[in-house]
Amino acid sequence: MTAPVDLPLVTVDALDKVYPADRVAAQGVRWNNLAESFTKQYGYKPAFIVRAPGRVNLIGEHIDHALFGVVPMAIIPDVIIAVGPRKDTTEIRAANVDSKYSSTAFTPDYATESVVDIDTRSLQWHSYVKAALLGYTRHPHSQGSSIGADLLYDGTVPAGSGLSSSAAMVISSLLALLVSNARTDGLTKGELVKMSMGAEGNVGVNTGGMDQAASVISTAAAALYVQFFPSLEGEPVPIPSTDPAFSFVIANTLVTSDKATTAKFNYNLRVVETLAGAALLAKKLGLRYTPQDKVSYREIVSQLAGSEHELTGAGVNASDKTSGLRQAFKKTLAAIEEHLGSADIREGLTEEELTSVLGLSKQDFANTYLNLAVEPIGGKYRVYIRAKHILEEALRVLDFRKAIESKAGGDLPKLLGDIMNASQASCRDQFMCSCKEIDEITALALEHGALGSRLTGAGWGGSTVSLVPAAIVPQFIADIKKRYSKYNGLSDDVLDQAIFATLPSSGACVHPLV
Ligand code: NG1
Ligand code: MG
Repeated sequence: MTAPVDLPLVTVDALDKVYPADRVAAQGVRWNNLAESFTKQYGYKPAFIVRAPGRVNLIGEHIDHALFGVVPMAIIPDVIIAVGPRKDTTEIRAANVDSKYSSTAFTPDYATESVVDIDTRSLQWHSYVKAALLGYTRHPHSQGSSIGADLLYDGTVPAGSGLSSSAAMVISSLLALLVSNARTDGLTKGELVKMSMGAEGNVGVNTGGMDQAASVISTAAAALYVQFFPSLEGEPVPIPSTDPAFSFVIANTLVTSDKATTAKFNYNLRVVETLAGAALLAKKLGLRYTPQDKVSYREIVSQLAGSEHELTGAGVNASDKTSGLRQAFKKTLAAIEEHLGSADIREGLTEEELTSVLGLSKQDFANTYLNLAVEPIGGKYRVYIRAKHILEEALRVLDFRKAIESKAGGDLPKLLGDIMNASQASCRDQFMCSCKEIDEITALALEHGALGSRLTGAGWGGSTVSLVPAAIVPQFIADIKKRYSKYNGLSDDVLDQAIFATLPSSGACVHPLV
């Protein structure tokens, strides 16, 4: 069987390959409307429509950077683009059916290194179109330039909600360019994931890869196990639809965590605490390592498992499915307890203390770890509790998969729910990426019948995901709408976008219009 990452991009002729059966009719109307609006806007019919979905992460938070596997799921909300390739020009015109997003047109300058201007300090919706164009032209597949194209966007992934609207924008835009330029031959899904990770880097985000993999590789009716080490792999994790039936309900806190302004004391700081902690552990364990090189906790696990490879190298046969892996995770956790949990390190290290134990000069530390500015909370890098979260969360991912594979029947929802609750507690207390609104929704969710509830995505705002028995989903949603403080007084339309049950949908695709 071909691995999902090695499969070619998907071309679909009918929407029942894309959405669950009960959504096909409504989505058909939406897709037709988009094609008609394109014709009105640009004066000719579009040649094809591309789609890329948002994602919800079910388990495995803030561990993709440490190269541990995660289990996200593509969701029904998505970005679709009607596309008209134009051989007569290199101009790109991009419009959005939502009038709050103004139209744009730009002509890339392929003679310059920058090609297009992207203002990363003030991101607009079309910054993602440009980021994709840049990612496309810099990829060997593109031969360095693109023909012109007219694009009309329709997005239903709420922006800034932790459901990866950015990945959906970038991937759909990349697909539009790849198909316009007839460059999809021989292109695999894995290649598109890497291309879109690179492209999202163009808007100044140091992305971990989970969002892009979920949006591209997901298959209908299944979540996706994404492995990053030693190489990118995707494996469907089927979610039982009946017996016992349960749903994942997404509830947006309506708090947006603006990475551009907060990353220095949350997202980017956690990445530094993770990398510095791993370097310190590798050093204490006497593993092959040079402090100027970054090392991930996943690589340390492999070293402790006795694999023969360089710390920063790949190619080791250490698939996340091997039973020895669980043992190696536990061994690493014990090592974290011993070496990072000691009295002198446990509560955190100042930069002076950290550089001194790492044996690095202040300058070398800055060069290796501080390419993005950070502000440690209370002046201390909390390497111990971050490390504990990461290893325990990585173990929970194994447990989550095992529960689904074990066909636990009636016990499955409770098993999965418990794992999700433990993840939320660790995100809140150890990784410290929850916030009071997430705590409020997850507590309300459990009170109203959810078996598990946690933040999804980076946290500090954004969305929550709750596992809810299918029979009570409508009542559950009604209850949370009534009780969550920030939903007070909002219109039905806004509320329906903020809280909804979602089923797995399939990954990115192309739909030719003949
Ligand atoms: P969000 O902020 O939800 O897009 C981020 C990262 C992921 C992953 C999660 C935490 C980006 C684009 N995405 O997700 O790679 O690290 O946080 O699990 O930074
Ligand atoms: Mg994002």
